[in-house]
Amino acid sequence: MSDTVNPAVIRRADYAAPAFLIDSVSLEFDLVPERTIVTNTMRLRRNPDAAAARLELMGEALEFVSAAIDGKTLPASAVRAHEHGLTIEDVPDAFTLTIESACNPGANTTLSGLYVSSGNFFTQCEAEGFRRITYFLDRPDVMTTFTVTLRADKTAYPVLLSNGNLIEQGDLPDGRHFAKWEDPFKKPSYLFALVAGKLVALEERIRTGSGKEKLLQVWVEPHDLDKTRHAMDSLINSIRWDEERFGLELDLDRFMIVAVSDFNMGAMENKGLNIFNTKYVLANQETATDTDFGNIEAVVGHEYFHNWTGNRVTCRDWFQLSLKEGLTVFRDQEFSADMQGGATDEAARAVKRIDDVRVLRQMQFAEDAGPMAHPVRPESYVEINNFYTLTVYEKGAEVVRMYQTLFGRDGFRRGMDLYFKRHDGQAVTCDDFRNAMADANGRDLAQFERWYSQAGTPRVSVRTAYDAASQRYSVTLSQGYGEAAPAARETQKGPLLIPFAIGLIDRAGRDIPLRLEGEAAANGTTRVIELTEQEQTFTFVDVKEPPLPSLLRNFSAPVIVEYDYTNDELAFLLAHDSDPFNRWEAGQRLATRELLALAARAQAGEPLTFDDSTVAAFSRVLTDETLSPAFRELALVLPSEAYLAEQMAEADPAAVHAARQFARKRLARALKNEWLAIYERHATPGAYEPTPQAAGHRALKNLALAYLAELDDPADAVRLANAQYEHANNMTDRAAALAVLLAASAAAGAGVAQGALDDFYRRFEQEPLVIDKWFALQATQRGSAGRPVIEIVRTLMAHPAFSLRNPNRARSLIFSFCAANPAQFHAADGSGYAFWAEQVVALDALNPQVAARLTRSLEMWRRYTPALRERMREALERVATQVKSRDVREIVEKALA
Ligand code: B3K
Ligand code: ZN
Repeated sequence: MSDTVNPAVIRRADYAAPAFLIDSVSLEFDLVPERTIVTNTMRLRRNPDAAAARLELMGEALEFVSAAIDGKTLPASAVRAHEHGLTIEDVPDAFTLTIESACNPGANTTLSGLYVSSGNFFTQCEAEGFRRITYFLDRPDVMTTFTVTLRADKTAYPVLLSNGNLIEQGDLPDGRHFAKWEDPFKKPSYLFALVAGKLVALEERIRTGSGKEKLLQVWVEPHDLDKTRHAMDSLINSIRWDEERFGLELDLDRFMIVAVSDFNMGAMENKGLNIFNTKYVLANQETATDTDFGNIEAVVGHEYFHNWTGNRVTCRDWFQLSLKEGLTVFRDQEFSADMQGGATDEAARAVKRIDDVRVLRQMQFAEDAGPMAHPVRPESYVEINNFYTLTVYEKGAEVVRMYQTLFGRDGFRRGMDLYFKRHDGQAVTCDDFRNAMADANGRDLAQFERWYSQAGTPRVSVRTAYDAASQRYSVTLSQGYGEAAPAARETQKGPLLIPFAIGLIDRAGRDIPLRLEGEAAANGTTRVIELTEQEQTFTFVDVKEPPLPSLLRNFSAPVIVEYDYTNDELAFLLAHDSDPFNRWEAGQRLATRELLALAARAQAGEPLTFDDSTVAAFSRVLTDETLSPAFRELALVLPSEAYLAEQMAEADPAAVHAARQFARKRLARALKNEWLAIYERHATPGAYEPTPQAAGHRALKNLALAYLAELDDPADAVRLANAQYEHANNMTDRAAALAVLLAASAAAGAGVAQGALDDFYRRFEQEPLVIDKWFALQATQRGSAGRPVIEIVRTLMAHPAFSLRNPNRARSLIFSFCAANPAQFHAADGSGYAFWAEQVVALDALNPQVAARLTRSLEMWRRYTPALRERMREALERVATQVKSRDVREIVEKALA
């Protein structure tokens, strides 16, 4: 194939409109696992806005059977099938093209395109899976209307689903049947879906705002019907929320969610037929934790919200991915926050905000500092599936959030309304979204474009000065990128528009009314100042005493703030800041500082000590009954090992682990009586309730138990955990108890956890999602000198319930170990890396998308201490010689470059 048709690197700058448009497509499927025949009839015409060209249809892993133009079969000389698709040289300006092809869903282990899972058929098309189903203009700016006919054996596949409305169904000879679906909305091919198999549905009928009746269905395998209620409730809440907050109504008569256990990611927003990983659908109190319930609500919301942000208005090309993903993540974050605390309970909303920022800082900041660093709107890619990243999703959501921070909820809504008014039914760009926000709010947002085009995490350093005589307080902000990774540095062109929310606190801990120089009067106690230059000074007047600044309230921009607070100041903010996010943040800063100092001492072989005043600061939060349990739990969780390692000049996972364990033990010992009291006080006896309040009690109680397990004599923790394990009426408590027993086994011997571990397996043998937890808990355990976790993991790889082919299972064991157990994974002997290399190579042959994700566990190798670095490089080089997929190659090559 010529390089211009299939270049190795795809660049945003090379975008060209499609040479042909498709006015409609009709697909007929004869579904058979080993050989499914697809007959594809398209109405095509030349795009008047594009240069003339031959017809190039994308196709992959397809067997070409025949092609006909306007009913006339093309001779072999007129059509060329090749590994990237189908080329037809001479075509009329407008014509009907009929293509017959075959594929093998039963042998499709990539889970992209059409595949079989547990005997049922499913599809996954985003980003480029549709071309594995039929030859097509498989790009998001080609939108068309789909009519789909499914034919299959009626006994094996009683349910036949596709997008839109069911317009016809009936029986066929030989025990087969058919269903015909029509989607009234134009859509790109990546939103196509079909499902066929033995499934049952929970159904509900609701009326939307305009009074129309809608049919909602959650389809699952029959034995899972008892785990669908929460997903249905989440869907109904999502529909209501999008009407209320954004005036967006469900546009189809029927909306379906289908659960599948073999799935590469969380879920997929196919028009009217969302397909979900079972992990984000199935829940009841026996099998799912509070976190699972929350994740299901968020993902159901996310996919539903895509119906407008993604489906009605889609992306022109995959560089614009954040147009739909950043925006939709922002929408699901707001939805979850509203479900937690309503629109106004800031403390309850902050719990969600803290969770989201924690993910961003722990993972996206790291991505932005490594070889995969890219702007929210990337400039190039080798494999688009590698760019469904934290940067596109989570940083993208922060970029969208900044519009709301700048313009308020009403201004943001005006921007959204204008966006839909202008672009409904179109495939557009991030610029189009920004322009709608700018125009609806009468603002020039040209500078804001840099948030889309610059990679790396910006740093804002803060200097302050108080002048008692004039009662002025000046805050000087300067922005830059610090030592950004080379990949990020190339993209940086100039200062950003940074909305920086700030408050000032007096000696008594009260907010000071804020009046900026030049203003007639004070206005509020939190102000969003706009940093637009490299350095700017903002002066507050009428400041009667030297204040303590509360910086970047509610994390108003995705930046790193540098300001030299003293420990006492941080403790004061932790106790008094009215901004709940910053209250948490102060505790995290304090802990991070202490833990990094401890890690340095651990590296130097010096004795470890922990400041009493820090313990006292945490103790005050723990016992402050005016704070919600959920908030206290968040405040008392120390920064993760991954985050701490990332803060070191050279990451040393062993030192970080030693430091964090030391601090946990210290907090366990110093606050032992408090933990015991908390454990009793926050028990949730009686029927299980999945409410945010009850979940907060469970979280705090289980944190107390986890701290108690850190004591040199964990007897109390073991006794309480055993009792909790036995009497738990919900998975949150049962899994937490098991985790605590595993943690206690570091001090008390493996025997203390074995009984519960065996019981857990037997009890839930028939529940794959729970068995995933069983694998994950073991893979993330601390281990002991006598039994490193790698040995346990290797033993579990041979367990009859383990399978590399099921992504959830692979993630539960392999990813949990390689990405969520840093101290064990980075063992000095390199045993973790050898294991990683074996698994990357094995997965590469089965499922490149999953393999590429695992590959990323080593991409930050240059950031580690020399000995580890060297071993990681060896492992990467070994992998580089053995892997074949474009997905894995891109990651390995960028890491080694
Ligand atoms: N849009 C899908 C993700 C597709 C990933 C393809 N590798 C799910 C989501 O973000 O809602
Ligand atoms: Zn999404």
